[in-house]
Amino acid sequence: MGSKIFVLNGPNLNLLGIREPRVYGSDTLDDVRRLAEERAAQLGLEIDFRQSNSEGELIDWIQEARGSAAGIVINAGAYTHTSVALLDALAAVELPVVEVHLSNLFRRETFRHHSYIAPVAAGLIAGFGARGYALAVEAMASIVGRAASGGSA
Ligand code: CA2
Repeated sequence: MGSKIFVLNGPNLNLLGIREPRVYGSDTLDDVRRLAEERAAQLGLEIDFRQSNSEGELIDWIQEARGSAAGIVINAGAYTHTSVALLDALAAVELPVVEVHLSNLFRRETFRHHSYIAPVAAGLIAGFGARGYALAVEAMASIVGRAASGGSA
């Protein structure tokens, strides 16, 4: 079994594919999970994919990741732009973090241009829709020392 990666999703992402397909695409969160899991399996990683509308639950999961995961891929949804508490949790857990967003934040309202969590992320992937999660898993694979070319190293 490979290293485990937490893929955490914040508020309203459970609505994916159901509302606002013009902004976020027509893939559901289940489709996103499958994409991430497929790429992870190719890279010898295991995914623990979760979504919560609650900031506190996301913080609990970040804390849980310490000791049970090799890294965290996170789409914090709107908490990206508001939450010092998520920033503190991610900084405290001392695991590699890859930030992912479905939409290109920088083509949207200016309040979406700032991310509280970006300073503790190794990098940020935004604007590629559901495929961004596969790219984020790939980035995490290279960070945790797995080959990112597709083999099960
Ligand atoms: O582009 C992203 O992935 C975002 O993290 C999505 C957040 C938004 O607040 C961020 O600025 C960018 C919103 C997630 C809400 O998703 C919905 C999906 C369908 C219908 C309504 C909301």
